[in-house]
Amino acid sequence: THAPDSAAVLSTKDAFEESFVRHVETTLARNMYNCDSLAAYQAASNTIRDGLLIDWANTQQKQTIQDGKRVYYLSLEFLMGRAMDNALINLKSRDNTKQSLNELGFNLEDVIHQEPDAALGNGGLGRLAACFVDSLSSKNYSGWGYGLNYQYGIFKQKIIDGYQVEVPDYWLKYSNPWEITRHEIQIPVDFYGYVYEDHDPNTGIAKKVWSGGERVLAVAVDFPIPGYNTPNTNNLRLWNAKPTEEFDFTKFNAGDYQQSVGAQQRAEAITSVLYPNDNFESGKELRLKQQYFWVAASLHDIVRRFKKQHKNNWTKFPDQIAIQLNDTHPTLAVVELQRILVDLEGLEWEKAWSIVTKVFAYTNHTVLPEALEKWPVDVLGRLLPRHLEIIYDINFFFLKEVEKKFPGDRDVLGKVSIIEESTPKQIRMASLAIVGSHKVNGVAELHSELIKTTIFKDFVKVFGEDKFTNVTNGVTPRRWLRQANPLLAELIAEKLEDPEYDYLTNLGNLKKLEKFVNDDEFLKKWDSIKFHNKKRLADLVKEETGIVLDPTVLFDVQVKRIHEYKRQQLNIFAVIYRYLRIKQLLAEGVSLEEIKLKHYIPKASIFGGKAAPGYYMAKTIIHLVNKVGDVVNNDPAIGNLLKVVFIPDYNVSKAEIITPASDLSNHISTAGTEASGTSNMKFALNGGLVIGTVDGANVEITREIGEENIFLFGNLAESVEELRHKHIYEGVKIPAALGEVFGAIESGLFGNPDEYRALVDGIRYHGDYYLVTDDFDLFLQTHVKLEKVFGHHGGDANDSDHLHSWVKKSVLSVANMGFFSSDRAIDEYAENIWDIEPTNQ
Ligand code: 26M
Repeated sequence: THAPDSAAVLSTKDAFEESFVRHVETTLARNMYNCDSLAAYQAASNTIRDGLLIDWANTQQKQTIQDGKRVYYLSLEFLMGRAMDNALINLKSRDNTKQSLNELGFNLEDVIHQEPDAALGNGGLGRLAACFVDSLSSKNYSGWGYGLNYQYGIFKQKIIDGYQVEVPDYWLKYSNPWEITRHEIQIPVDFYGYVYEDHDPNTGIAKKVWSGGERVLAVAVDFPIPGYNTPNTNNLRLWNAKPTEEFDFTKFNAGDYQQSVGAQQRAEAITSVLYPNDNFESGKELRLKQQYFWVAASLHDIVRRFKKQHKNNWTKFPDQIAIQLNDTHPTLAVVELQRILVDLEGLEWEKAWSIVTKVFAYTNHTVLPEALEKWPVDVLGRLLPRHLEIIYDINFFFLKEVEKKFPGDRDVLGKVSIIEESTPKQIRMASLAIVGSHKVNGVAELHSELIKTTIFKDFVKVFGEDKFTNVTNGVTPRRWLRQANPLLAELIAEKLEDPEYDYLTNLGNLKKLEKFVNDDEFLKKWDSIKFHNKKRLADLVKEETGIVLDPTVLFDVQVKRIHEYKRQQLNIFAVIYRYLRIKQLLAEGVSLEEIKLKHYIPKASIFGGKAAPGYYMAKTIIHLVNKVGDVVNNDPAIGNLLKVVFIPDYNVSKAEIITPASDLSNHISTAGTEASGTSNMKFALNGGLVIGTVDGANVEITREIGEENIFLFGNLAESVEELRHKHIYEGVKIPAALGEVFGAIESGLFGNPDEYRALVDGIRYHGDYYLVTDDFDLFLQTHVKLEKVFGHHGGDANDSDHLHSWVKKSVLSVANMGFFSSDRAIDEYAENIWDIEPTNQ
């Protein structure tokens, strides 16, 4: 017999409508006459959820029977965005749902917009994890995600008087139809307490016991992850912290009932809020508590599942299980597994350690020193006394091996030691992750090379080159092409003669677009889709900011977390320069029309992104962008020649509107600082051209699409150190154009110049660490060049110059972006790191 699948509820209108009405009446306890868009969203998503759960159950059963190796992806962040449209696309039920909803009197787009984003991540790292679970399912792997179910996701950003204001994101206001709480899966997690030595009554062997302290329960909450065009549906398991029923009786008996209950309630604080830092380490104890809570619950869950199948056949453990550490955040998992095997399961240290290092692999996402995690020894020792002992033992045995290899080399020992002998002493989490893993990877070629020669160079000496590898990031084309850009996805399907959109899991097929690159009708269609997407973005901008954009101008976009190394300041300074030049030309009596023809093409500079709440410099940049916008946009002399927009609260759903609408996007980090970038891939996949530095994945994008189809500029990574030195020893030279910009800022053109003092002085007097002065003129020159290529498009679809220059590059980019599918990245992890193969469907 054939097991039923999601199609049973989702593939016919009758089935969908019947289920929808039933959910309105039972799940929601409402009726069809009192059903608004929100209720429709809830009823529709419950219907889709029913379908997902059938696939989910079948998948878990199939995977258990096949009993193959499974990968667990441990990430403190999963930046999933909305689930509904994605589920409909992956289950190929979008058309049926749209029609069914129509018949019931609803519009699918309106219904989709009712869903709040699942924003359980900061930026690149969290969104990568979301793309990876999509690919794990779509490529039929057995792979689970493990993370935390924060009650508050990344804050919502409001812009008030040009300043960022953070508002809590209480995303679970209404019940969340995509999550299934497994009330029966409760795992106790302990903190604090003390360690004592005990003796095994039978063997007399000494062993360590960790006892006492505080106990919290981890309750599992599951999110089914559907694959594209396959019933394979993996699981994303996020933990909720709950109080135990146990009760502090000493306090209770002392009459302090309130305090006793209060202490219990604080358990929930552990999964209350996502830390809003991106590429910055905060060092708060609650953060360490989150990490251990999550790691302990996940490992006990994994071990429990293993023992159910394989008892205590521990040598099989690494054949059954691979665990990927997404950055150093889950590194305590290494220590926890060693503790489970040695203290709880009674394995010998050596045997346990050889299992541990076969299981784990670690991905590094940054070279920035301020982002590298370190925990003070006393903080960790108080919270996790037994783990601290184990870390010292791991370090002791490791350093003994190093000593053997480099006899008498104190220098190397100090550099690779897991303990930093500073005051206070600190535990280097990256060192622990490297020592505890069999593979370490960076996220783009340049980055993977850089970590081998900088932050991890001493470990390369100890372990050899082979332990260090590269897996270039990727993005899922289901969400970032089909979902975000349905018209382009449709045109591509038509041109590839692929009515089932199979290219979405075989992205290399895009290459076939190349043969249409001289077909004018095709180019016009391509361009008109971009124009449509730009109008869609203009509507969003109007709604969010009141600013009216002319969709015929060049849309020049930079959206990503605000960080000095990403250099939004370089971009806004160049915008200010452009404004000053236009004003000057006007003052000299040159007309707007003439300026457009001879100097500048009309453009809109579009910014978006959040600053970490404590990051003053990033907030200053946001303020400057907004104030420049106020001045430029309200200057009647400028017309449509220049607009400056800051879109508030950049998030996944807004990215789905913004990404397909860019003509040009900025990926202009100081060379050597951006590990990969993933939005660069999304923009290029949607036919936007890229202006970028020779950094991160820009390098490989250039190799794939050809250097004539990208606008690269700036100093190279290998020059950065020397330039920084020069700034310090010879002083920073401000190029004339940038000097004019600073002059304008200091004249008060954008409000009180003191507001921007730190930003300007950081460049002028404090060494210009991010090399704005070195790259400024190159950035301006590259703009002159690219604007010639864009031409005076003016929205005229018959502008053949524009078509044969810019639009052609756009097509050639997309045609060669196949490599950047997260499916390819996941295949590389599977083959080179996890040693797993797809399951049979
Ligand atoms: C640290 C401490 C406390 C709270 C949060 C953090 C933290 C959170 C996120 C630290 C780092 C975090 O992310 C780093 C990150 O997002 N790196 C980016 O990873 C992407 C995926 O690999 C790359 O594309 C980006 O280049 C890289 O910056």
